Amino acid sequence: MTHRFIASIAFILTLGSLHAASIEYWDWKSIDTNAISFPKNFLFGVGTSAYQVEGGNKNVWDRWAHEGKCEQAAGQACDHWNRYHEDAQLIQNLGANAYRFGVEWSRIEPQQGVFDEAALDHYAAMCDELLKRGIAPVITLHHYNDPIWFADVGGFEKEENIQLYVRFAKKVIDKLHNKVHLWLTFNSPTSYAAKGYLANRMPPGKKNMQLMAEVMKNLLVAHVRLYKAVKHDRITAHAQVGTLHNICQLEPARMWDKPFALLGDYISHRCLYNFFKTGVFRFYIPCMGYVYHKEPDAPKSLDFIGLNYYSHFMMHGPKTSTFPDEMQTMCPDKTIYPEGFYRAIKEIDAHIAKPLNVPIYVTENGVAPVKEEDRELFLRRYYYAMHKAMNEGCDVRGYFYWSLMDNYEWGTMGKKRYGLYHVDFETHKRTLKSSAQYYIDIAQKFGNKFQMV
Ligand code: IFM
Repeated sequence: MTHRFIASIAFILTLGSLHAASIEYWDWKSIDTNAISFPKNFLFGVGTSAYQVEGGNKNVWDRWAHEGKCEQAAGQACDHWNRYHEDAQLIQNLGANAYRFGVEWSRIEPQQGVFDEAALDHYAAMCDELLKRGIAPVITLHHYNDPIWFADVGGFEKEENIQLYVRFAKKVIDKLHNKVHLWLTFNSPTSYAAKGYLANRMPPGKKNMQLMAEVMKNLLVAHVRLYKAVKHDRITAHAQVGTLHNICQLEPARMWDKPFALLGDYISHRCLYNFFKTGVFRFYIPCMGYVYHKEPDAPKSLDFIGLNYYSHFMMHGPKTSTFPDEMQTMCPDKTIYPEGFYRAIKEIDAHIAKPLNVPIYVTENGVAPVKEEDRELFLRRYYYAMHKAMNEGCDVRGYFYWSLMDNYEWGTMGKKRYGLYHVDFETHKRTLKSSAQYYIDIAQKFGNKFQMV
């Protein structure tokens, strides 16, 4: 009798813990989104990445497109490589004081071990152009853009290739350390591993949980090794190095979907948090993947943490969908959900920023709206959500809207328009969108020109 009683209680408790998450929604009618303010020196930035805007890059994405794995390659993209003077002026016109952009590994190291000084000079000139306008250069060293030669030697699948990334990235930092405010080692290690090695959504298009876990581990280890190389070198030790994490909440549609949501959360978030908190990368899913690796310096390898946030998903078993009652966007997997941005800032704060005592930068947040006016509403509400988290003690030092201009959105061009500037991909003409005015108002009201110290 007692056993049965205890078993029943245990069963009820288990069922209780399997409840579908109650999603947080705010009553926007009662919220004054104008009641926000930001501290002095807050970075109001905009972001892009090399392959998405530069044009003329031949890396794994180019090959992927030419093999017919996605609709199109970036081709000339936004021709940003040739138009960066004009684009620096456009950034200044927004009132922004920071610009996050990527460097193209395949330009800097076109063949393994062969470095192109002219490409590095080009990025140095770009930084100078920004700095003279009071805009902080923030560089992403790797944003999904593996050179073909790197992929062909096994890319991040092989632990011995970590040193190839570290050599390339250190070379860039050696060249630009006096000109760059913040360095991001990778754009979202977990997204790169999951999309390239599990979901078949980007090169190399594999579906292998074990490989995905190994790639994730190798990226994180590469981050730590680069961090140490930078800090051990007296000349570059002052560089501020971090990485970024993409949070997308996985919400179970029904209580029995909760195990899938928990599994998704484990793969997408927990392994990374544990790695930085404990120095141990532990990934274990019975019969599917096992990786155990110790990197004791991991907890001391972040000067800051970046956060990318867009939206959340509903999970139906292993399948995902958006929430039908929320405001939809041009991306079938993203709705407008500012409450989730607040939750994500709190989450990164609790798991990384507070335990490791580092500040947070919102390295990406943006929308490809159905109607232009939705972009202003998006910005108002996401700014409000960030301001609320900051008021509650989260040390957020900057916000980078994605993106400066419409660009190549991994497979298509012009269908998902995230830009504050419209780009005509025939003529490359940039035109300010009316919805950018709210971004400008806030940046001009609270932003100050950046000065490199
Ligand atoms: O364009 C991408 C970016 O490269 C990475 N984060 C999400 C953006 C929008 O999909």
